Amino acid sequence: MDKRQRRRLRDLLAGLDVGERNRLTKRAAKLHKAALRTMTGDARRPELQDFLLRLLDEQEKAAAGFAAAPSVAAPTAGMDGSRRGTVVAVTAGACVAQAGDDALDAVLPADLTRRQQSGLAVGDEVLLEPFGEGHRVTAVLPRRSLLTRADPHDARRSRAIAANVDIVVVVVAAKAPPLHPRLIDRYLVAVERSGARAALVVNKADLLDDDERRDVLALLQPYRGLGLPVLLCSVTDGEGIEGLRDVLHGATCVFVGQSGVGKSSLLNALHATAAARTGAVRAGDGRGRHTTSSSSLYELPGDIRVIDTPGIRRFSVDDADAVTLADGFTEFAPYAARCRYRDCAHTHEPGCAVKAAVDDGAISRRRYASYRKLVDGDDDPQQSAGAETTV
Ligand SMILES: Nc1nc2c(ncn2[C@@H]2O[C@H](COP(=O)(O)OP(=O)(O)OP(=O)(O)O)[C@@H](O)[C@H]2O)c(=O)[nH]1
Ligand SMILES: [Mg+2]
Ligand SMILES: [Zn+2]
Repeated sequence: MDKRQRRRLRDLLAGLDVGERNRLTKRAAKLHKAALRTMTGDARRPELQDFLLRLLDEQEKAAAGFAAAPSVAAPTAGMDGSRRGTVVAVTAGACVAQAGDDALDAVLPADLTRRQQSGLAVGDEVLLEPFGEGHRVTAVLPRRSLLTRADPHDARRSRAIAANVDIVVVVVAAKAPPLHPRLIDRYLVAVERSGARAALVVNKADLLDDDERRDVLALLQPYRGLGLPVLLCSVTDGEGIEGLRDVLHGATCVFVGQSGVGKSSLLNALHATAAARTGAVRAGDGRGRHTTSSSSLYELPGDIRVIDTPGIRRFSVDDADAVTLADGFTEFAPYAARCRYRDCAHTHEPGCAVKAAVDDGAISRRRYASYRKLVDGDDDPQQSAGAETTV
């Protein structure tokens, strides 16, 4: 960041009240961390200030009547034939980018191909230049959000799931495959640090009898308390689909969750023309068949953009130290501020206000247990969910 940008940042920050400044700083810190996590090689490491200035710029533009950050780029063709586009699909060493009405096939430069699982995701905004018969990606533009997970082969590395989404829709099935609240908790940790908002969809509500429905609603109670949209849906009988459409209106979102929970079916239910492939859950083990094999971005009527992703067999959060994990349990925050130690991990420390809130019933005991499992590193989903439903 140069001198002029620093001065501008200082001026813009000076115009905010303390609450607003803290809120922005927190968002910028999340984006900064996400960017650092997925960086490799020796590209310039961005500073927190870069993200702060970007958020402030977006705010200013929004206030001036522009779209805050158009997720589908305007068809800006430069004099030299260069374009800007939104990545709608990624394959090995290449991607498809939507630039206005054109879906452009583009190859990736060698350095990006080498680290493409962390360096490029559907939803990314890219710059393209003509190359051979098609195009080549020349730059991946700064992101306003990035959802990541731990690389299943190397937990110290991150993989990018989707970029620039406003809402991460965590999709689980009420039944078949069975509902695992701890999986929801792991997803919510990842959403919290992504810079996007969360919504929770419990699909296949049609499979529940009255008693089971009551149990599921009780299980969902702590999530309603977190202030995120929680929807009971059924593609089969249409329950909750209109509510989902309302939540997603005007947003770019990504559907994540185990194979077979109905992500592609929900997408199709939102609009029949989306026509994503769906597949039956195997009768024997209740597991999905991994019908969707790669992520794609769909434009739906009603100003909704959805990234459909393949079901993930094992979803693990990356960068799992206690302090960042606790951030993912947003109901802890008001109590955490009152813990005796500032860096309290809410595990064995004396004077822990979070543990006291659990004992008082103000924080869900089940959610706290889920946090402890994550912190203690014994949240191996293969054990916790049973070998048949590894997630
Ligand atoms: N009973 C019932 N079945 C559903 C519902 N939604 C989806 N299904 C069925 O569940 C199966 C899996 O649905 P998909 O939409 O392919 O699931 P997915 O989450 O996209 O799975 P992957 O692409 O493998 O990640 C299909 O047989 C669907 O017909 C629902 O609301 N109720
Ligand atoms: Mg699918
Ligand atoms: Zn504490």
